[in-house]
Amino acid sequence: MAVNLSLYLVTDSTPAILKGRDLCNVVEESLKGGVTVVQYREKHSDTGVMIETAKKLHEITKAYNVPLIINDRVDVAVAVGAEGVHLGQDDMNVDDAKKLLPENAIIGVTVASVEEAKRAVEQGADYLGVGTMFATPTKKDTKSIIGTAGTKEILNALADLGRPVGTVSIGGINQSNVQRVIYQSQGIKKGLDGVAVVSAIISAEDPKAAASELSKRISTLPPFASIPPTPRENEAALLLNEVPPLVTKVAKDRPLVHSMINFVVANFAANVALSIGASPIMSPYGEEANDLSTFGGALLINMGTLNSESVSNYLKAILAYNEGGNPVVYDPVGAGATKIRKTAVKQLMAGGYFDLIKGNEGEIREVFGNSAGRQRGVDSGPSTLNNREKATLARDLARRERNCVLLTGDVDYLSDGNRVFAVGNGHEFLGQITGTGCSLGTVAGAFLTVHRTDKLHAVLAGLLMFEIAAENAAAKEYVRGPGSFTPAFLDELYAIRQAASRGDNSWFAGRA
Ligand code: 3NM
Ligand code: MG
Repeated sequence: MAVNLSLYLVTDSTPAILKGRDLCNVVEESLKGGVTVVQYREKHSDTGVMIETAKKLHEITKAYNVPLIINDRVDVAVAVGAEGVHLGQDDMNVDDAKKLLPENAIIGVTVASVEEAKRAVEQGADYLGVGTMFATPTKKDTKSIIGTAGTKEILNALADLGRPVGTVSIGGINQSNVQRVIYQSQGIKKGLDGVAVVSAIISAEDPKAAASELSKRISTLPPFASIPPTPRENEAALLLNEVPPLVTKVAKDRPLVHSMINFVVANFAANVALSIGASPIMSPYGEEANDLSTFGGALLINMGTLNSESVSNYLKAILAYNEGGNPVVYDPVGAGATKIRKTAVKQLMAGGYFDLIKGNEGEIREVFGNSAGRQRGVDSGPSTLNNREKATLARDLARRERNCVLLTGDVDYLSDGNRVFAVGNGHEFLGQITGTGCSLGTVAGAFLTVHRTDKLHAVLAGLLMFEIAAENAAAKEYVRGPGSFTPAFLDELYAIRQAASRGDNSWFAGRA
């Protein structure tokens, strides 16, 4: 039986979620709003009460031509003639359920891993509930939080099986993350068929409006979505040709870059932003992002001096910028250094979309999830990956997150999951003063703001302006070390901006 899984409602009658309302009313409202499947999930009632409620729900769902699925209780499904059952890993197995159910019954299975997914498909499941996507107060005993990365892995494995099976993601999905969940979970061959929610509809003040808004969002791309262009012949040369015009565009448009940056480098990053012609604002206050994001600039999250309130402030700001499709840059400073930072990385990666993640090898490895032990401090530390591995890491992370990744080092690797660029420009003094890496995040934000169609190109332009300015500064005869390099670097950023604005591209010719 073909089921439209796009907006799958799972019921919950606990007072904290249903808030004393009548379940049947809430379900009917949600059907008016566009729910396409209803699962009756009841963990506490007696069987008699369950059957009574299921019968009422079935009358309603039938009127809307929507299948009713019963969680766990095959007997209840049979008793009320529901269209199917949903089985958890600890419930009855698919083979046994088939013996009891009518032939065309829909059978769904909860899966959290590739193995469970494969087994469920082999046993003949019609669709899979894939999760838990995000930690959720609705179900605290979930087995594992798999996020968009784990979901994508499962979708890719399913595509290879050859037998079609429906998929819905479940756990912590709501209005603000539903588009991202679908966008970032997209596998190579197959995406999700839908999402399953409890609280986003059942706890909503207006379940009909909530369902209708969710269903609208499910069918549209998130505002930050972009499809990386297919590389052309001569891709590098073509992109490099268009670097100076982007430098000019930043100076002309004066993009606002809202930096939630560490206190060590805030002043320097603001001066770098001013030097390239961008307009910096430093605000660590999450709620302020609601206003600031309306200016259409970029947000930089730099967690260099994290405190107990940082993450919740970051998450508020990220959501505000994501909602408007305005660029967000993440600099996971010292990502693997402490437990607190590791947790912050997980929370931020689960909590929003980053157009660009920028970090050194250790940081990017931590974000990717294969960090080789503890990182020592916030400095880049000894390199352990070779160049090819670094390029692959940047590409794989960008592919997984559907964004851009800049892995910085002697050679910087920039990828959008499709193209990978290695940039050898720069100077060692950049590594000897604090704030350079951090201010590069601000620069990238400015370029991402003025050039939205190709994020990789935007970041590449900012990176080259930055690295070439460093080379020019270090070459000045009065620059003797990191101290005199610092003001010279600001001067050279400014000089490049001035030259580009005059249409003079000699600063760039033959340099990259
Ligand atoms: N099953 P909400 S998570 C019923 O991971 C259920 O298998 C899950 O509720 C799983 O949309 C979950 O309110 C609860 O986060 C989802
Ligand atoms: Mg169950």
